[in-house]
Amino acid sequence: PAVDPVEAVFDLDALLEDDEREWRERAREFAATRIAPRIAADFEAARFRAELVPELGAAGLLGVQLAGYGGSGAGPVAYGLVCHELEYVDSGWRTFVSVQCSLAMHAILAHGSEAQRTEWLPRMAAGEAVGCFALTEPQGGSDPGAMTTTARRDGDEWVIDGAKRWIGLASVADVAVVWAKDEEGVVRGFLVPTTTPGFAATPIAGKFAMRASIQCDLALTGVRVPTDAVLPGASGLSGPFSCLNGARYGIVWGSMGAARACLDAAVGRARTREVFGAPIGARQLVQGSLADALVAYETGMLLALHLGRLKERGALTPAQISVGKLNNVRQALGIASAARAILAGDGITDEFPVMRHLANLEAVRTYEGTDEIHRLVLGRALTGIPAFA
Ligand code: TGC
Repeated sequence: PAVDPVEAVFDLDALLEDDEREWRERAREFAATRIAPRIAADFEAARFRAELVPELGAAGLLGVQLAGYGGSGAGPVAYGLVCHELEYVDSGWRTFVSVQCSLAMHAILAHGSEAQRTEWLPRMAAGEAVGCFALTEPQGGSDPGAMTTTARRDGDEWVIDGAKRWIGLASVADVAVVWAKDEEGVVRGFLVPTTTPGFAATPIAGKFAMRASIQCDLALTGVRVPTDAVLPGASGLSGPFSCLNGARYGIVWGSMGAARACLDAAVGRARTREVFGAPIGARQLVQGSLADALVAYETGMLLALHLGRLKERGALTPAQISVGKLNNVRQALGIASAARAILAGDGITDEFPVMRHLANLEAVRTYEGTDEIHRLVLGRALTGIPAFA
């Protein structure tokens, strides 16, 4: 970037370990050389470059938090920095890592059998297999407990029927973690190879956001899997929710990456664009707007780091993650909007990444728990009274 506010103004690096900075640099290099040069064209053409997935794996970026099974176990702050650098370029690629690592791989690691882990995790960490996470249904995503997808036993098989929506990567995935209610109404997770008859994934067209990634409708019609396809360690909603925690944590860092890209673009423009005979960055209103954006960015990064250090100690709670997801996506949207205004008309073109980030962040605001859901999680934490219904 032309200007890096982190390094120029606020020394967050001083709070990072050497290996964390190395992971950050590795992800930054990958994003800058392999994703950034074509991201505007990919977004325009609504193209997900699946050929980059094995490259991400070879760079170690899909096994950052995975201890064993081909991962490096580098820890939550390193993982957050990887999310941050990928989302600096585009939220679609951070979303890919969230779905692959925090959702699909974490579901198998945390809830799978040893046989399921050894079958899938090394290949997923290498980028040789892609996973997806099928929780949300067409009638809405905020209340997974109301899911209507069912799994019933038939001899030595499970038979899954239902529909899912907004499922990232499903049309390119090798395996789906499908959440369904068994005959007792208990939510269970199933590993479904996507070649299984009755499994059909259709990419959702007409999106104005996340165009460089894929989200799908899923039809599950009499999908038969063996009894050992069930994730033995997941029973009830805490199974999928424990995976959402990790994905939401990645968003806390990632959304600030998108914000930093917008801030960089606005600062660069403020220094060079002349109006009324001087750079617009010489105007007090523009400086005030940039300063507000910087404060929002730096506080968002400190919040992300604080949550990361709590996660390292196993002390991070869902309510704390809600604070981070709610605040950082909200602040990133504000920063992107302010940057767009500073760039004036050019801010809506693909000469700058800002409008793309703004559109993507609107999607990020809604997935993995909407603003409203996270406010209600916090309202419950404060009052002890759930107000969801
Ligand atoms: P509630 O009664 O609160 O809890 C039910 C059970 O779940 C446990 N639990 C959690 N466990 C771990 N982490 C969390 N964050 C948890 N939250 C709840 C809870 O302890 C309880 O366990 P147990 O053992 O007592 O049964 O459940 P609720 O239904 O009342 O929860 C309310 C609410 C609104 C918080 C929850 O439903 C919620 O978080 N809703 C939002 C769901 C969401 O984020 N959906 C979007 C998913 S994104 C997606 O699917 C796409 S993935 C990205 C892609 O594919 O591109």
